Amino acid sequence: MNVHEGSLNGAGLRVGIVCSRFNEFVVESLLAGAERGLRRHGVAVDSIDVAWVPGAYEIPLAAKVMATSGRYDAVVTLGAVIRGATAHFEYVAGPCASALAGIQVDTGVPVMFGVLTVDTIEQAIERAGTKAGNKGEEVAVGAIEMASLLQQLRA
Ligand code: INI
Repeated sequence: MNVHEGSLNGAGLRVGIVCSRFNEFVVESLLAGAERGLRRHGVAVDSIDVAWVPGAYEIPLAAKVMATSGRYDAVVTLGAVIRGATAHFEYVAGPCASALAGIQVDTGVPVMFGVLTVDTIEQAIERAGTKAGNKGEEVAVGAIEMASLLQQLRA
């Protein structure tokens, strides 16, 4: 049996990160977690590019441009959509999630979903470096695993 599993060694990988500025206080913490996760697993700091967009609704477009550029082994997306803060939560969170899923399947580049979709600001803070960990760091490490797995599957 040949089992393929991504490693968590990010040496040599190039990673694009898309961050949305809406709820920036939360997203800054997700970004700090993502950078830490990448660097602790060997990704060189100058192999990480960060692009900021206004809100989560704009994330898929920037992620698609990064994913199709040929410059990245994986794309990490970070944002925070908070139900309490908007009457149109579903119109922002749903399209963002489904577009990102489509981009990774269409391009073959892993696109990690680090967009918090929560009911309250407290839940967002819990997931951005407090009691529920840091979703940014979690998805960044996942990006390394996926990039590594795909390299193996394509070899
Ligand atoms: N964008 C977010 O990233 N999070 C939110 O909670 C949010 N709310 O509450 O509306 C939000 N809205 C902006 C949206 O993403 C777009 O930037 C805007 O509609 C312009 O296209």
